[in-house]
Amino acid sequence: MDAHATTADPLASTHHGAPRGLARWLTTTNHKDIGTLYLWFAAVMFLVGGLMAMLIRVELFEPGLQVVQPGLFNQLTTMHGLIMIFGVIMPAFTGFANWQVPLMIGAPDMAFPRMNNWSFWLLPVAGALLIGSLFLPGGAVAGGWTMYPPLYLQGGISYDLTIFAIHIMGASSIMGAINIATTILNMRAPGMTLMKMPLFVWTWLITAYLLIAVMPVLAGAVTMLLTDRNFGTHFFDAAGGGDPVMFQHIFWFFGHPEVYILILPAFGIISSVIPTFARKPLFGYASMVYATASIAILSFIVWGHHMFTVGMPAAAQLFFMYATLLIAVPTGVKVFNWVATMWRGSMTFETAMLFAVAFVCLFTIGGFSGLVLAMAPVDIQLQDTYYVVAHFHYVLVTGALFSIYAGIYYWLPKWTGHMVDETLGRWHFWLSAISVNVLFFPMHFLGLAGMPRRIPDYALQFADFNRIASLGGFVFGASQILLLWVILKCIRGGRRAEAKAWEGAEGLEWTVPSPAPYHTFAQPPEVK
Ligand code: CU1
Repeated sequence: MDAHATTADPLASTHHGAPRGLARWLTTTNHKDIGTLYLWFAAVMFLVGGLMAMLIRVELFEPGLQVVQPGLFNQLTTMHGLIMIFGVIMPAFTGFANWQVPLMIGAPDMAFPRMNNWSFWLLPVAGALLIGSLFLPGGAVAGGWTMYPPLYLQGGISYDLTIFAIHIMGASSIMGAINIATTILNMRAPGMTLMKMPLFVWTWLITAYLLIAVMPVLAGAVTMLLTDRNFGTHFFDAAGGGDPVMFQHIFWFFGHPEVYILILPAFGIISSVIPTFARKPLFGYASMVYATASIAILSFIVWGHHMFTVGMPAAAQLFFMYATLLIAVPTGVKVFNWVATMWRGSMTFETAMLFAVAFVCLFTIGGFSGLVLAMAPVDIQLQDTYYVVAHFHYVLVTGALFSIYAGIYYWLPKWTGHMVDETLGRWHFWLSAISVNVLFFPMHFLGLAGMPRRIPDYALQFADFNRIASLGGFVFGASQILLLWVILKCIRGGRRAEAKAWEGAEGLEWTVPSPAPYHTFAQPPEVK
């Protein structure tokens, strides 16, 4: 084929001498390539963080120490949290943004393609530092992903390395966010007004603002830790007149908006998938946009709900409690809008839709347990118990992760040019959806019964529910191999995707003008 006749994608590197192989991936500025890199990076980190979770569940399978000693156990829980948040969920959503945002708004690429490349390639460096700290003398950070002083003021070189890794990941996130926001605000096709954008684009625009607002706050907090540890400052050191609780205030001023960074793009994906398979436009589009913005604004005034037990005045407890409960209103608007979209629609249940419906049901469980924890008197009882662990795993696994699965099954045909294997996909869905509840639901009971989190061993009374949770965990972990199989199979071949992959569907996303609907990154255009 003549390279100049390859008009399928005017931006693909089809000219002579274009980098191939590793050089192509290292130097690429193509938003689709970079989206693919982000997604594979998330997949690799998911394997690492997931294997850590499996080890944790093996250790907790029965009382009495078995496979890991307490020190290593605490390192594993810390690393599992940091890896899943900064290495899996955030990069996966950024991968979706890279692939879909330019296509959805009719832009030729991201606004800053070279910065896009740099944003991605910082991540493997940070990931290597983070995982590498496990192998340093003294092991990795064991104080939990929240890095509270005074514990964090002690510890070896791995603590400094983790701070450095967080700085790098923060820089990557800020650059990614600036890129996405600039692309959305400046590069929309004529006629693509803000209120016509697909909701996924809206949720990412708002997420980008959250990232730009709070990642520097996290960077400031860990920099103060770094100077406390190495340069004689006493920001958080009570012995020098500092205040350890101040760290918690700064950390959670970042940390609570961060949880919406981890869930708003999920709302966007679900708002793309459900209308397609209900064959109706999204119900209440404008209210979805305003609800997303309201959640983002409220997220800045609720951080104190993570700190009800530090001894804050009752008036402050009440403020943070009511502000937190208020978030249920826009979140409820969203859930009702998804249900109303499905209401009397011509629904079919392809794997993408199954994960989306499961998201609506199971994320809502996480939302409700969040309301329980928002109530200060209840939270004081449940602080640092497995109820908290149950809550945020419903939000992050059956919420954020399931939305990523829904997005993968939904957009793989667009990304690869091939339909997914629906039979395998349904096995993956049902095994995951059942086992994930066996894994996390009993943790509510453990928490209510008083089992503390972040411990390698426990009292005999907690044995039964822990064994059930571990069994669920092993099945859930093993089931994810099916997903890898589906993805590899889809990249390598399969039934060709039609111009409209999902039959009879009128999802907005598929009608947005895109010069190359099925850019097959697995088979780049031939060059003579
Ligand atoms: Cu929070």
